[in-house]
Amino acid sequence: MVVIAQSHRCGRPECDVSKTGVCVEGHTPSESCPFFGQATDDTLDDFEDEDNAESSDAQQSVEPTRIPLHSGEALTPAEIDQFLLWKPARFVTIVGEFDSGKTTLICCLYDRFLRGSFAGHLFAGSRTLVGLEKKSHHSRIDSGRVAPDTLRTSLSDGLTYFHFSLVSSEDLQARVELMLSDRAGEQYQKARNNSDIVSQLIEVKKAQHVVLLMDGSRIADPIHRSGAMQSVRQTLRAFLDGGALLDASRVQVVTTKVDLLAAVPGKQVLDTQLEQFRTGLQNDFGGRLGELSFWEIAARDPHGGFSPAHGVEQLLASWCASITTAVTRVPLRIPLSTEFDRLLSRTPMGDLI
Ligand SMILES: Nc1nc2c(ncn2[C@@H]2O[C@H](COP(=O)(O)OP(=O)(O)O)[C@@H](O)[C@H]2O)c(=O)[nH]1
Ligand SMILES: [Mg+2]
Repeated sequence: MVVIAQSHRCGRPECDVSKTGVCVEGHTPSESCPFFGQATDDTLDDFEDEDNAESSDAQQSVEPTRIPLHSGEALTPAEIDQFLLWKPARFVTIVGEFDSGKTTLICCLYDRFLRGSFAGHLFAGSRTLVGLEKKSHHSRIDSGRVAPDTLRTSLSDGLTYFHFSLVSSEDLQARVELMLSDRAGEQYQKARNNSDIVSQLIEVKKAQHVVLLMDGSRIADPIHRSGAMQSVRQTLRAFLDGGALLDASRVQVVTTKVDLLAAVPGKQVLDTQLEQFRTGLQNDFGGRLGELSFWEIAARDPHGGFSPAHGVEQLLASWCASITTAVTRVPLRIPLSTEFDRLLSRTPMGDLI
């Protein structure tokens, strides 16, 4: 840093007035010189360097308080916690084996909302647009694929959530922040026989709706049918016994890819087996849950026989429907001694007193 007394420096580089006190132009007093007190180009550079140093110091001190922009990728559990500080959200946990159709279900929802309103709701934004776009890319023509497909969810991706901010088409003030979970099916397969893994599935406890997918392509095949049904039954039992599902949990057993069941040989036998399976689940587990219901979807029929997102509309409507719980209001009975306190009784909060 260059220390020059502001009052003694001169704008002319050849003038030594700051050292000798003599003005090179011969002005007496030196203060009468028009260059006196001005900065030379050199000293200006020095001051600029100093200013830059100061501003970079200031920048550094500002750095930690900067608010990072959202990446738009699927949200991690830590990011979900951050989100919840800002707004409440409704959680839907989608559980299913590898290839059962979890990611396609989320992608087809996104696809429907890109086209307009769906299930009485409009898309009002998402914190995970980049993630949704990446997942949906393989289902689009510009991906270069001959048939729509879904990007594979890997075990190392862990648990992530896709966010849909939706408003009711009838009441634009009625908004719901929907968080749909996405996790590799292998982890759910392991959890069926391992209660330690069940306790790590935080998304199941947290959910307002737990969706258990039953893979329609395995149901369509007589060799794999019984195994597919058994895996749903075992998952339900493991989640209940492991404490991940409670007596208030809402569980929706959803048969996916029902387009593959339409023309299956022995359809009547299949329908009877499915009916027996559902009755069995209801008898064995219905009483231990808040709700156990059965649904059928064809999120994406590659042959177009079923309309896109077949059956998903009703499922989405059930997730968005307001969950009414009977709340018994207990009056607080606070003694209101001052007129200022009594103001509260004249507000909408008044009936709590
Ligand atoms: N026929 C048919 N195939 C589907 C349907 N939904 C998904 N698939 C296919 O099933 C495969 C697995 O789907 P994916 O969503 O990746 O399953 P995930 O592993 O559970 O996430 C993909 O090849 C999808 O194209 C459907 O409704 N009908
Ligand atoms: Mg997946």
